[in-house]
This record gives sequence, C-alpha cells and structure tokens, in this order.
Amino acid sequence: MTRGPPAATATIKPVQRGRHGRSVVFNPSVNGQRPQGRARQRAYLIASLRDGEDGELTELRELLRTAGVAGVGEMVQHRDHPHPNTYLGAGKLDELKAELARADANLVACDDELSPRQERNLENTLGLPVIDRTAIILDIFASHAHTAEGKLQVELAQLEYNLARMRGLWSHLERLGAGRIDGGIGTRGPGETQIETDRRLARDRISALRRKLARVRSSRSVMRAERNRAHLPQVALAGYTNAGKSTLLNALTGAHAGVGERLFQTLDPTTRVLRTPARSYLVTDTVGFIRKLPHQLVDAFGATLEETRLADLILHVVDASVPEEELVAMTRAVEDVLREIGAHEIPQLLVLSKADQVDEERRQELGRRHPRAVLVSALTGEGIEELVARIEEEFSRTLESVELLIPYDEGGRLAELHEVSGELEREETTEGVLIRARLPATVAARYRRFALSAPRA
Ligand SMILES: Nc1nc2c(ncn2[C@@H]2O[C@H](COP(=O)(O)OP(=O)(O)OP(=O)(O)O)[C@@H](O)[C@H]2O)c(=O)[nH]1
Ligand SMILES: [Mg+2]
Repeated sequence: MTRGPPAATATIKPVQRGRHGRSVVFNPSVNGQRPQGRARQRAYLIASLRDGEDGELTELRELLRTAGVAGVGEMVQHRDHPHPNTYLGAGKLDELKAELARADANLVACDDELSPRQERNLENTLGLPVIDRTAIILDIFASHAHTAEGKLQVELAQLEYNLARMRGLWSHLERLGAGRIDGGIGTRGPGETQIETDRRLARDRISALRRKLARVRSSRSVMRAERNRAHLPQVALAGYTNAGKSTLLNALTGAHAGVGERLFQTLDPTTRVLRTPARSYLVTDTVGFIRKLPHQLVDAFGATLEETRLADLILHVVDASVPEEELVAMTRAVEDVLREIGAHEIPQLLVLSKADQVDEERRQELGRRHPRAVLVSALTGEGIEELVARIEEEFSRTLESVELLIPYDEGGRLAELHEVSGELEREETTEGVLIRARLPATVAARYRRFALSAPRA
C-alpha cells in the first residue's frame, strides 16, 4: 500500500501528493502495462445521492477503470445533503465497514469531492485510504497529459487541490498541537510550523507554475494569432468525455487525433482544416467535460478551453447510444461548463454521435426529442455529409456582401479570401485589388478594415 495507516496518513499525505503533480494513491500502469490478475487497488465506491438520482455508479466505476483501479462493490445513501462531517450517516458507515471487509477492498472511492474534514473522518472511521472524485479525475488528467502545457496545467490543478487539503489538515494539527516542530535553536517561539512551510512551498510552486504557463501560453497565442490571420471560420468540438469528439474530428478532416475508449483521452487542443466546396473551416477538438468537473481543472485549463470560447460555431457532440435520461444529463453538464467558461452564447449545433449503436425505435425517438440535431456515425460515415452541409448552412445564413480594397502590398489576403469565400469578383484598381464577395458575418468582421462600404445583407 502506498499510504500508511490512517493516523499516519493524515500527516504525510499532502507532502507526498504535491511533489510532482502526481498523487501517490494510484499507480495504474507500469511502462504502460496494466497489472494482470487481481487488481492491486480494489476500491469500494460510495455516493450520497438525492432521492430520484440514479443509483448506479457507472461513471465513477469508469473513472476508476481509466485510472487502473478495480471496483469491488458500491454503496449509495439517499439523503438531502451529504453528512458535513462524515459524508455518509453513522448507521451507513457501520454497514460500510462490514462490507469493506467482506469485499476485501483496500481503498474507498467517493463520487463527490470531499472536504478535508470528511476525508479525514472517513479514513479514521473506516481504516482505509479514501479518495474523492476530484482526486481521481486529477490523477487521470495527470497520466494523460503529454504536452508541456498540459502537464503544467494538471500540476497546477493538483497543487491547488492539495493546498486546500493542507489548510484543513493544518487547523486540525494546530488543535492537536502536532504541527509544531519543538526543540532546537531557532524553532521556539512563533516559528514556522511544518505545515506552514509546506503551504509556503506549495504556494511558491503554484506561482512558479503560473509564470511558466503564461510563457507557454504566450507562444500558443502567437500560434492562434497566426491562425486568426487565415480568417477561416472556427468550429470547436465540445462534449462530454468519450462522446466521440476526436473520432468525429478524424472523420470530418482526415486527421489522426488520438481516440480512446477510456475517459479524458484528449487534453490538448488539436486543430485541423475542413475543406468544403464553399470554403475551408478550422475545426478544433479539445478536452472533454464531465459532471462535477473539478473547478481547479476549469481554472487551470482556462487557456485550453479558450479555444472553445473563441469559436464561431460549437459542435456539441453527445453520445446517442446511451439512454435518453443520461443523454440529457450529459448535455446539461456540458452546457454548464460552456456557461462557466463564457461560451454559452456561441451558436451551437447538436451532434448525436455513434448512430451505428442506435436502433430504429430510438432513432425515431431521437428525431422527435432533438429535431434540430444531426445524427452521425464517425465509424460508418453515416450523417457526416449532412453534418458538413449543416455547418455550411450555419455560416451561409450569416453571409454578408462585402466590398474590400486590398492594397497591393497585402497580396496574401487575396489567397485567404479565396479560401474563405469560394467565389469572388476581383478588379485591379490603382490603389489595390477591389474584391466583391459574400462572407460569413464573423469572417467579414475580421476584414472590416479593408471595407469600402458598410456591409449589405
Ligand atoms: N460505435 C461507435 N463508436 C464510436 C464512434 N465514435 C467514437 N466511438 C468510440 O467512442 C470512444 C470514444 O471516442 P473518442 O473519439 O476518443 O471520444 P472523445 O469525445 O474524443 O473522448 P475524450 O477525448 O476522452 O473526451 C472510442 O472507443 C471510439 O472508438 C462511432 O461513431 N460509433
Ligand atoms: Mg478526444
């Protein structure tokens, strides 16, 4: 086991966890190989749900599987709110304790983010390490981060999560008088406690990470500025994790974005060009969303999510092979994150994916419930043409007639305009090339400084 008995765990955990942005709870793979046979980490899943909430902890199980941890049992308590001190009620905890032994669990996984106090009390009561949903998601992100920016973002999110835990732990230890280093010259009086030192180190590291991220990002915003110069309409794929976004990007653009059956396969944005007879588009695939997405991640991934915020059109991809109730819940979770990052006013197209997994009856139901949506299968190609047509339609609806005067020393603009408008009229004048074209509104706006006259509808 990676952690000591609960009493000791409380004192060493924050220091252990914070080190390289990786938690010590999981060790899902060795050289990419997952352990065979009896799983090393056998988690018992717990959740406090409100009446009427789905009692199946499928998603938590899936998150654990992605992190390389087996689920060996689950227990749900229905109550209005989780217990503020122990998450589950006292009676339920007794029941759980017996179950843990029976199921031979060596870890307890909670479907919500726990307060440091809840976590500590649970560990003390149950005698096993307890991890919460946030720690699991952070761990998955840590093992899926590949680029420098991705790694920095995850480390920042993990440190912030741990810092909150240290604070909780610190007040706890202060009360016990355990945090103070006694004896020795210079340590008496109002000296720093160990936990204060750890917190200060964590804060320093957080500041250093923020500075590094800013540097990495400024080079990425340069890349984005270059893309913007191409003046192509920007389309972003957004959706729940595992919805099929990367597969769809590949089907639309012939790209080779990474696809995986596990959650949070994609963390870094991938942008590819989609060429249609009318014009070209930039399509960006980025990190998937999930219910109760840790706010530390939303903060840390702010710049990555900006790709979505800057889009002209969002393709909201949702897995159509799941029951309607789940589909609605996932759609809502995505809407929530889009609102949180300020992308909720961008026009959206609902894309129902994995059509090959949907039977005739469900197709009709989907048609009734989501009449504006496009049903596609990236696997069989079904609906892809229609989706491209719908993307064209979205931009065509906003076409504006523009007259632009492109000075001769801005000749590069002409090629761009051809790419973005398909057909255009051009006339050489003494001041430059006069262009008459019809452009999508968002694109026209980017050429405003070359405009001869106000746009006409
Ligand atoms: N049957 C079927 N499976 C699909 C289809 N599209 C994607 N999948 C599968 O769904 C799983 C998730 O696909 P991804 O494209 O990685 O999903 P994603 O939305 O990019 O996921 P994250 O990057 O984790 O957010 C993979 O196992 C795909 O093979 C489809 O049209 N039909
Ligand atoms: Mg993906």
